[in-house]
Amino acid sequence: MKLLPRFAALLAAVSLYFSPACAQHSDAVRLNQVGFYPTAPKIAVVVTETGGRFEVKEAKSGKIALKGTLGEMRTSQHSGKHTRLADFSALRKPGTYVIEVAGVGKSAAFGINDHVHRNVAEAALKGFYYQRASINLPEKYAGKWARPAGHPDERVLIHASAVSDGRPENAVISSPRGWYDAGDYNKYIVNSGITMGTLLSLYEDYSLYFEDFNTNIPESNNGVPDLLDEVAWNLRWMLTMQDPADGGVYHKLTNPRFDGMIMPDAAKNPRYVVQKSTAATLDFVAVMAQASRVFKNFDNKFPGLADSCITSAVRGWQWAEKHPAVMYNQDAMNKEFDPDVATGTYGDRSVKDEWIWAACEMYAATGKAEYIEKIGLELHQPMTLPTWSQVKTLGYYTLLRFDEAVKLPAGQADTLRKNVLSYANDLLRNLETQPYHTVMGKTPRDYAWGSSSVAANQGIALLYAYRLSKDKKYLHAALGNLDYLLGRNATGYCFLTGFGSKRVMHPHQRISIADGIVDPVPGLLSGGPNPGQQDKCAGYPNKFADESFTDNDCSYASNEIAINWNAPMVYLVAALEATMK
Ligand code: 9MR
Repeated sequence: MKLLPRFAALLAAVSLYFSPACAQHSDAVRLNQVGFYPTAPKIAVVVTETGGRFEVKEAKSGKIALKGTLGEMRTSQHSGKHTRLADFSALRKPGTYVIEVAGVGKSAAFGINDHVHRNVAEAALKGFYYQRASINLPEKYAGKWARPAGHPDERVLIHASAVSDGRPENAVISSPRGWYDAGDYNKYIVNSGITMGTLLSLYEDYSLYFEDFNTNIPESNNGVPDLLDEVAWNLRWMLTMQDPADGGVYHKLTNPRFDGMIMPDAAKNPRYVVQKSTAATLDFVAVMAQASRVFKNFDNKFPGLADSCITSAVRGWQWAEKHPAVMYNQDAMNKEFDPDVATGTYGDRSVKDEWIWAACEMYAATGKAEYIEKIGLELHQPMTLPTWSQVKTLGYYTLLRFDEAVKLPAGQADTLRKNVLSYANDLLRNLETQPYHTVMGKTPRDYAWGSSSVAANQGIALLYAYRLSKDKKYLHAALGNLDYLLGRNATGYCFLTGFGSKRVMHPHQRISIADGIVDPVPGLLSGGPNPGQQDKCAGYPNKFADESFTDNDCSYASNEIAINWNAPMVYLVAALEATMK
């Protein structure tokens, strides 16, 4: 009995050591745990029914910088829980602060300054470096996460489903480089597609910002923006995924089964490229067309790359014309061929949206209107948010970006603009009643597998609306979704590893699980709440859509990381940094 208080004290000390900031601050005060721009809205959300007063204080001196009163009570449509807003937007002086709510407690320290998310943007892009296959990560670039190269992928086998002229079953091809998809070590063309499209669009939309953006990777200071050096790592892998015999693109490069929770260099299972699919080929076409535009300006650094990209894109397009709807159906494939493959499917039911995206990128790259004329743009339909299986909006963004140059038929450019604005207006509707004052999370549908990417992609859509209209309400809502990702949400977590006072420490990512280092690999975006809870992991607090998250490495359904989630995170935070500058 006597030991108990001591044990409790020890426990407290241990938890203080592992989460230093959490120990003194209240989990009921939810805010962007990194900080705010001087001229932007600044909102903390307090999980409370009771009204009252709050104070923002300078972190060091404790001097009061602003006093305020909590707003009206709001109620979560997901959990029925109550919240109130602490709005301290009037505080514009750069510094480091805490917010203290009477009767509730205080937050950890956060910043207010002009480039408050710069290191978040750098880390999120650097996250891709840590996902690189086939390369040694030395300490100079990787710090304590240094590790030997894994998956050289120089001897990849042709799966029985993928045989073609000159490539019989078990023939060996070389397909090195690329990024690991997620917590697993496989490389999937479909998911690389949206990831690359998002990163290349970020470059096309904000190229100036990347002139001076260093992430300390081996290629830094080579005269090419680090963003593009990183993209090139995956681009070169993607190029190897095209069958030279016919221009079709293999759906994925994969183990038959997922590797165990081991480091990349310990993984020795054979790897295969599997059957070609129309979705993979069209995503490839879109990426190659866009990359050809971007890398044309760096031909001295990447001789011939832009040409290879457009040639590959044209060949891919021709293959897709001959095979307009070859779906990837893993179960059917396994019935016909061995070995069976059990890794991620990225299977799609319709490739209409892939056709549209590829057509838009081909049109923007070549100026040949026949690409979009053949396909039809479906502009009468409301805009949809990009996901790996729904990519047409990436094409629309491209048409908008080159509006002046690409000359759409009369009325179509207007319709595109209207569709983006009407999508953004729908997002903004009822913002004033939302429990966390974010457009993210209005409906349970937002909490799909990888919900963090929904928040980030909504933010990107809002930024397009802002660029079209110059109306700050869209910019502020985009910032609100960044606030969501960095802590103003129903879980209280900051979802980007390496950041926040309530951090994700146990993502479902093989490297972070196996490396024996306490801190997870930084700059990776956790998937976020997903009431599907498909992993059946222990630790979910409840079934509420907005709280269905557990920082547990068994939780691949709520706490995995993935390149298609990191890319919109990089886009959102870098674009906001560029805009707020
Ligand atoms: O992001 C994908 C999600 O939309 C699907 O619902 C889920 C189940 O099929 O798969 C997710 O993608 C995973 C992929 O299949 C394999 N690598 C990890 C990805 C993220 O969990």
